[in-house]
Amino acid sequence: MASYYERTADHWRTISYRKAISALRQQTTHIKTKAQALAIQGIGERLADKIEEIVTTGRLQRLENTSLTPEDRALQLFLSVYGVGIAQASRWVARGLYTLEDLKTKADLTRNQRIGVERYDDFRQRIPREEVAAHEEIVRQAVQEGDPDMQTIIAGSYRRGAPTSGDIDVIITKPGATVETIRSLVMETVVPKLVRQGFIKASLATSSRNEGSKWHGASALPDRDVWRRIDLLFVPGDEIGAALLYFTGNDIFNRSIRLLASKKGMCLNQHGLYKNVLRGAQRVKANQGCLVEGRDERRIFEILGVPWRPPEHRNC
Ligand code: DCP
Ligand code: CA
Repeated sequence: MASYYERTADHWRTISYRKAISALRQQTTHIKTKAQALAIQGIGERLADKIEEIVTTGRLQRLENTSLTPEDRALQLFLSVYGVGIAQASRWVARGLYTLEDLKTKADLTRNQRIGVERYDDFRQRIPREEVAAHEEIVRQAVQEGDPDMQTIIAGSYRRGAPTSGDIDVIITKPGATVETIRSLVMETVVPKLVRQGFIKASLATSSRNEGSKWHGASALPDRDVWRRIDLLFVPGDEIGAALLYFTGNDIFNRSIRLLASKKGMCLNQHGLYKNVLRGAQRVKANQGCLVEGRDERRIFEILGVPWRPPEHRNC
């Protein structure tokens, strides 16, 4: 249900399901009844009903209903294509398109969507940990040939210790470097070199030449035909602590720590932790505040008064 709601961009339901899954995982006894489920914090009446239904019938009617009609199934298929959102997917279904073959032959695909369709099976596969590390190694070599002091760090689920990842998130950083320095090295030297080398197969969401702090694309190891989704994230040295925190996630953990910061009158984002943030109606920020810490991930926890949580303990 969580991934169904995620695909349909229903953020609140996605979050409640993910929180419930995480709360269930932490239980030390089997939860077999609605009453037992209700006693868990984060699980309400309707989720408890569903838990009991799964326990007693081994199925969930609501989930089966989500893919009942051919239209529902087509919508879900299209939503799992890279670069396709709910609006576009719905328009295709309304036009009577149902399969990836239909998209290839009858839809007016953007360049990125075409890659998403053609490499559909590749992008759906989880990436084993060792392969994530092998991609980073190739990026690191190309980066350090351009600047020996530049560093690469794998963030995302890999840093949280996951055995497999959905994509590869590589932070590129250097003490004292600005985002412009890193961007020009990556865009002018590293990416072109890796394209020539045959490692980078496609550039996807590239931000315009002089803006942006990331590059999205696809890469493949020399002896493999499987394309992987890879993100290169340009992080100035002064922001590495906040960026590590942000890009390590997971997204639910990020939400809670950002909320905590905001309750303490501070603001946490991928660039830093700020204090003296003025908020008006609906807690809307009136100013940026002043930077308290950006460089040191542990210091950010300390200042927020949160005990350090190693990345492996941030799978919420
Ligand atoms: N992130 C976030 N909010 C989002 C998207 C991302 O806070 N809406 C942060 C937390 C994520 C990190 O960026 O952990 C990387 O995003 P990914 O989508 O790559 O997620 P993961 O690396 O955690 O998982 P996966 O293995 O599916 O790639
Ligand atoms: Ca990732």
